[in-house]
Amino acid sequence: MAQRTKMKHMATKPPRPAPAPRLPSRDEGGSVVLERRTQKTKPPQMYQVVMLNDDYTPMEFVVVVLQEFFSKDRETATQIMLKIHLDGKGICGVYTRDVAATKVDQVLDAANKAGHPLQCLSEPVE
Ligand code: TYC
Repeated sequence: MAQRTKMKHMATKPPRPAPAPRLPSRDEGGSVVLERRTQKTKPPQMYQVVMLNDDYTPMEFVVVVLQEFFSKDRETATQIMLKIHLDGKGICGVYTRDVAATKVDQVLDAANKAGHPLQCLSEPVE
C-alpha cells in the first residue's frame, strides 16, 4: 500500500510544471498591459441555406430570388438555379444561424406572395 501512494505521478509522464505567471508587459504604444488572454472563442456554427427543386416555380423567379436575397450576379444565380433544377437541391449561401433563418423567411415569404411552391431550408454545415 505504501508503494501505491508513492507511485501517484509515475504512470507515464511526470506532472506538468505550473504555467509561468503572466507579467505585465508593454504594448506598442508603451502602455502597460496588465492582462493578455489567449483567444478562447470559437468561430460560430455556420448554416447553409438549401433550396429545393419543384416542378412549378418558374426558373426566372428562382434566379431573381438568388440575386435579390443571396446577392448573386445574374450568371451565378442562373448556374445555381440550373444546378437545383437538375440535382433536386442546391446551396444558396452559408451564413450564421440567424442570418440563414432570415434568408429562408425572405425566400418563403416571396414565394408565398407570388403563389409559387418554392421551398428552402437551413442546416448546420458539417
Ligand atoms: N424546376 C423548375 C422548373 O422547371 C425550376 C426550379 C428551379 C424550381 C429551382 C425551383 O429551386 C428551384 N420550372
